[in-house]
Amino acid sequence: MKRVLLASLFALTGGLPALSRDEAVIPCPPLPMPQQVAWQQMETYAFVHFGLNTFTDQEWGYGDVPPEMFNPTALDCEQWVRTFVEAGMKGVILTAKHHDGFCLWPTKYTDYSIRGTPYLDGKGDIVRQLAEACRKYGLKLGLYLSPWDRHQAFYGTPLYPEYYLLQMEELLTGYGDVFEVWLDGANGGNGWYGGAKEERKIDRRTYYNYPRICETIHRLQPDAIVFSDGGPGCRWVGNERGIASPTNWAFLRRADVYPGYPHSNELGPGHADGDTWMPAECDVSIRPGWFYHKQEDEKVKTPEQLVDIYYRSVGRNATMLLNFPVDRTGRIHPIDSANAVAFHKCIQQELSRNLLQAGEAEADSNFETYKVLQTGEPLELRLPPKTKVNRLLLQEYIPLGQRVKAFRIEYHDGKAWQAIDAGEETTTIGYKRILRFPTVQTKRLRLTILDSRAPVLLSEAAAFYAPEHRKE
Ligand code: FUL
Repeated sequence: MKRVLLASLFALTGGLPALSRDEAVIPCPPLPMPQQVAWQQMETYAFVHFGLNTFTDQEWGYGDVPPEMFNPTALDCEQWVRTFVEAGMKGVILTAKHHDGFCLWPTKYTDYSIRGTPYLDGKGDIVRQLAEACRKYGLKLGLYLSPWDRHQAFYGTPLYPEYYLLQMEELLTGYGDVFEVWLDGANGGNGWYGGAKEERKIDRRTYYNYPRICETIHRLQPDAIVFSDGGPGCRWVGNERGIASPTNWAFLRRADVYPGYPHSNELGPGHADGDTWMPAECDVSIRPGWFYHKQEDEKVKTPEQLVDIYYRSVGRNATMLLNFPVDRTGRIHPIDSANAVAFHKCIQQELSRNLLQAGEAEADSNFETYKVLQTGEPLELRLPPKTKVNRLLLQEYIPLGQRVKAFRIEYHDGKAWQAIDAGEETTTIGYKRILRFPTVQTKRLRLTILDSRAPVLLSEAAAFYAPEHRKE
């Protein structure tokens, strides 16, 4: 039984009585919160690593570098934001504080901040400058506040979690809306710690009192997505190469995972039997390092590499968080911005013209409408005669749950149906799955759900032909 349905809470609350009892529209938990759906629809957003490390050529500052070292000569947050907008990104997450403890905003709670730097005679506030640039250009702002702090003498004592919470409150009340808060998993170890220069171990599960931190975040910024290994808004994908697993459930067994979770291999596929909606975010740097190093000017990822990462992240039911190491002038290096913008142009070129015949719910470019598919019942997708095609994009209507466990795609060669081999397992779909495959010429494609948790709600299907001049 296939039907075109209008999906909305309206239907669930009986606004469309004919559909309200339909098995298909019964939610299939775990379900996302609306904020998580909105977040996933952002698809790509930028990361910025900037701080004392930028000026000392380090990745992990020890916490002992004097703030005077921080002195960008031409800092321009609008230049960052314009680059991100041109690169198709919908937001940016800034390292307000990295592991070295140095703060890019004039916090009340430590001197180890922008106030102690020559930059604008200590009167600068980079979080504010970025927030303002974001507002001007319509980008969302996210903040990274490293739990680990290698500067503070009281790191490891009961005082530090209080300090951390106060800083979080400062950041979440002073700068407008924050779409994501990034809680890093790197934690405890050696550091300067006020001159003690020693190794400090903390219990990753309990030390920071994460439940209290998350309560505070949600009280101050109800729409913010909290990133950590285990969320509670979104999860780490388990690697820093920007690559999601082809099988990617947006679920986790919530109680099992915490920041610094040792079984990161579980974070790629997620937990198929998870009880909580926790989609994956793929973080990756456009350069080998997260912070700027001049010697990496020749190692910026090419547009082709970024396109490949996009297909393996956004195209596999995750988001893509692309890091830009801002340089010592305080700007994004021209190679990085040129490559990021070229990447976006490529994606637009490859995925802009849907070749499927329009009109059906699954091909109407409207996420809110979907077609119900039963397992084993093929859905034919029609194209104009002899159409070349090498990409297929599929989306489930995730507000009612992620359902597909396995599927198959085929094309008709004029005589018979032939399998399409996308070179990776065709298991989950989720919010978005994009398959790349060798070009076929056909007027008929077909999708068959082989296994699913419930009837499938196919929100979108689109077929594309990406020019083949580039190596894939
Ligand atoms: C890691 C950190 O240790 C790196 O320095 C970087 O910030 C990366 C995004 O997360 O866990």
